[in-house]
Amino acid sequence: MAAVKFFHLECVKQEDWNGKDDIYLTINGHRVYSARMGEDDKVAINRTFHVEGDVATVRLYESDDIGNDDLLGEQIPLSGVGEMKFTEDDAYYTLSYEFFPR
Ligand SMILES: [Ca+2]
Ligand SMILES: [Ca+2]
Repeated sequence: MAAVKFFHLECVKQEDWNGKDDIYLTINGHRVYSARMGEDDKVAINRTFHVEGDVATVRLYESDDIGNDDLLGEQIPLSGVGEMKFTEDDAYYTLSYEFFPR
C-alpha cells in the first residue's frame, strides 16, 4: 500500500470571483481534505493518506452552489518530496507533498 503525505496547500490565485474558494482534495476519487481559501492563504495539512494500489491520482476541486464543481487540476505524485501545481480555470494552487511507494 502506497501513501502520500500532504504538507502545505497554498492559494496563489483563487478561482471564484466573489467570496473565497471552497476547495477540496481527492485521492483516487476519495475526498480527503477541504478548506475555505482566498488569495495568499496557506494551510498546513500535515497528514498522511494511504493509497490503494501504487498510484495516487490527486485532484483539486472548487465547489459551487450552482453548476458542477470546478476541477482545478489533476496530478500524480512521483516518489519522494515534491510540489504539485493546480492551474486550471485560471486558478493557481500549490501543494507540497511526499509520496511513499509501497
Ligand atoms: Ca467556482
Ligand atoms: Ca465556489
